Amino acid sequence: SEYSREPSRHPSLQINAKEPFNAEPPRSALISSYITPVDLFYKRNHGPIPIVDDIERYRVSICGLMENPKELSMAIIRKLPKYEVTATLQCAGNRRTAMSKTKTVKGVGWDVSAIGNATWGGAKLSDVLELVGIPKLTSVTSSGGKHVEFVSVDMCKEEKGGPYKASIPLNQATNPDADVLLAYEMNGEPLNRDHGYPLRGIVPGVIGARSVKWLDSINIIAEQCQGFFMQKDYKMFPPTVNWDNINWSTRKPQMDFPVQCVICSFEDVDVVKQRKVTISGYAVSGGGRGIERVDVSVDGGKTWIEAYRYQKAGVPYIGDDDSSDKWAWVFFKTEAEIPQYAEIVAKAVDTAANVQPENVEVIWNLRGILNTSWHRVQVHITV
Ligand code: MTE
Ligand code: MO
Repeated sequence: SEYSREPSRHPSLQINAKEPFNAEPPRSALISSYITPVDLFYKRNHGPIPIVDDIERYRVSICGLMENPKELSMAIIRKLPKYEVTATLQCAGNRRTAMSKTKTVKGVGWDVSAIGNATWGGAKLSDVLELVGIPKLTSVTSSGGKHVEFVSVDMCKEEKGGPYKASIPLNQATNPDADVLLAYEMNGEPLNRDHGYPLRGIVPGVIGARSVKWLDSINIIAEQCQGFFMQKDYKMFPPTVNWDNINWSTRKPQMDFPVQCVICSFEDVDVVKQRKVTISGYAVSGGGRGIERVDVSVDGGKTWIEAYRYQKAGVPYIGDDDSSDKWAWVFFKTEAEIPQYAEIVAKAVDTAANVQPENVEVIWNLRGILNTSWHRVQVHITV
């Protein structure tokens, strides 16, 4: 079958769908290291994993509304300055299973680990575009190009057998500070097949869906990409919209991720043997916004404790400084004494003072995306 040449995967991944392969690590493994190991990093696919076996002949073509379309080999891309950007990638469907409990949603179910943090190595897209004649900080090319479309080599049923694709605005693509990469490394190793070998886009601060794997071409286009995943998926609808009254054209494709926070030291329903517990997890926001605060409660949200935040172990997180990774998640940790039956809650505030919704009901949407409601776990003390 078309799935007969899938790569091997780590046995501790929880498989949410087999073909296409969609899997996430256990929560406890997720917070055991700031940089997520490649084999434990969530895998989100819409088709079989493509095989690019002749790297010498591999080219990414850059074409569309520009003067000089070009085909670039890996050797040329590697000759550009190499940047290493530590960025968190999070699927818009992270925490979908919990949203589904309110009312059924359509899509692969995910617990809280459709997220990972990696150091991506590659060329900046702004340098690549400059190389082919599109200067830094361009909003529109002379021939009217305003968006950069990434087209993959994988085939998916949503595109009726065509390739996966997505686009970002040209001014983001040509802005060196946006750190958009054409990445060929993940955590210092060449990208593996699952994560986009030989070349993928990495768009920091934006939902994972826009970081296209296995790049085939990059098109400069006038309007946003018209593909399925931009126009008929990954849009945030209000709770009133259902499959009978949906009008996809009324909403924009989701780009930035909103502020998110998850407890990883407990399962949703858990037991402990003593009152004193350590509560830890991750918090992250989109658009390069940092995490201003993480609040934790052990009484369902009546009273709060502010948690300690860090990226590198032993170094308190300040944010907005050179010692922190702007595009990366922040871990939080606090100790607390819990009652016999505790509802432990965590919520984060980002540097723009954005907060999370208290309940999932108010952000329920038919595709089950962007569940950023306060994360709650029920912990019971047994003796
Ligand atoms: N790129 C291609 N070509 N095909 C895909 O199915 N899935 C997207 C994105 N890029 C996808 C893709 C989605 S929805 C997410 S969340 C991320 O890749 C997941 O990246 P990962 O599998 O490396 O974690
Ligand atoms: Mo995703």
